[in-house]
Formats: sequence, structure tokens, C-alpha cells
Amino acid sequence: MHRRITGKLVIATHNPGKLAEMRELLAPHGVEAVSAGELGLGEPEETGNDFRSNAAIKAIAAAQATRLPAFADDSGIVVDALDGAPGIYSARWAGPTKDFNAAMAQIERLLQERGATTPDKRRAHFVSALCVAWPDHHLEEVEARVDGTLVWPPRGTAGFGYDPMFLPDGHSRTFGEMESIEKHGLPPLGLGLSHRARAFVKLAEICLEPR
Ligand code: ITT
Repeated sequence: MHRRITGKLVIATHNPGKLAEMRELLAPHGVEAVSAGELGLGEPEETGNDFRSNAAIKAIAAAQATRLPAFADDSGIVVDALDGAPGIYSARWAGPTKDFNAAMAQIERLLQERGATTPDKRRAHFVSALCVAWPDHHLEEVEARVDGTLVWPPRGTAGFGYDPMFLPDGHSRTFGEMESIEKHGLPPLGLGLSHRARAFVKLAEICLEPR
């Protein structure tokens, strides 16, 4: 049986870009949210082999530490021509200084090495696995993706991470050129565009009151 989110919810991320998006997605549902940073929570080691298990690790750690339901996202960019890299290691490719310009340049270098110069050879998708964990170990888990191509040079200064390099299918602007509301692509603009918004729509169906 699915469980509804009631009362206070911990947003178990230390990534400011994600936190802003997760807050925006929750806002219309009237959920009282408090972030891991505000609560001074540590970051658990992400030892899972896939997005889903890493999201669960983060949500469970925060739920256990706070005795509140906790909401985590594990996400990343999966590049076809790089055999799925960086995938679950997307944050690590930016190094300890979280330099995503360097991480994007690294992807571009590898694409050039493999001769991936035309859009059809530069296919990629973002994945978001969302998990809500309760202190009694109940879990709700959803996952979604958005497909697109990688452009070079990066375009736009909105968003975070790999956004400036990612052109979602059917659009002429990268995520880095979109305001977050357009990146979410939720009603009345659409039915969900980004991986995170699409996953959130699934989560809202099972865990949240309608907007
Ligand atoms: P938390 O674990 O604290 O949530 P993190 O940044 O370490 O933060 P992940 O392990 O899930 O999170 O790493 C995902 C990385 O993938 C993230 O750092 C971004 O660089 C990238 N990413 C995920 N979603 C993205 C998005 O919507 N736009 C751009 N880049 C994204």
C-alpha cells in the first residue's frame, strides 16, 4: 500500500540546485519541507550500483537521523556513446571542487575521441530516482528519464550541473537556457519535462494531495 506524505518532510540533498527544484516541485502541494543542510545532516556514502539504491540510501539515512519522512533524489546523465558514463558517477566527475565546466569538457573530450560529432551520435538522457523513506522503513520509490542530445559549447547559465550541455528532444534551448518552471514543464506548460519533474509527477500521484 502506498503511503501519503503528511506533516514535515526532510529534503535529503546537499546539492543547492536540486534542493531549489525539489522545493519548487513540492510547493503547490503544501508540504512543510526542511533541508538536510538546515538540519546539519551529514552525507551518507553512496555505495549503490544504481540510481534507485543510492536514492534509498540517502532517504533512509535522513529518516533515521531525524525520525521524520525524508525525500531524496539520485540522478545523473547517461551518455550513449560513453557506454552510459558518467551515470551514477555524474557528481564525482565534477571532482571535489564541483567543477561542472570541467566535467562537461571531459564529456566533450571523450565524445570527440570517439568521433561523436553529429547529434545522432551524441544521444544522452538524464535519470532521476526519487525515494521517500519513513522512520519505520516504509519506502516509496519512482524513477523517470528525459532524452536529448549533447551540444557544444554549453549554452545558458540557468540550472546547474550538466544543464547547459543538454538539449531535450523537441526543444531548441538547453536546460541551461530555461527558467526552472520551463525545465519542470508541468501543467499548464506540459505534463513534465525534466527527469526530476517526471519522476515527481509519479510520486505525487501516490504520495501527495492533488495540486
Ligand atoms: P545529493 O547526493 O546531496 O543529492 P549530489 O549532487 O551528490 O547531491 P547525485 O549524487 O544524485 O547528487 O549526483 C547527481 C549529479 O548529476 C549532480 O551533481 C548533477 O551534476 C547531475 N544532475 C542531476 N540532475 C541534474 C539536472 O537536473 N541538471 C543538471 N545536472 C544534473
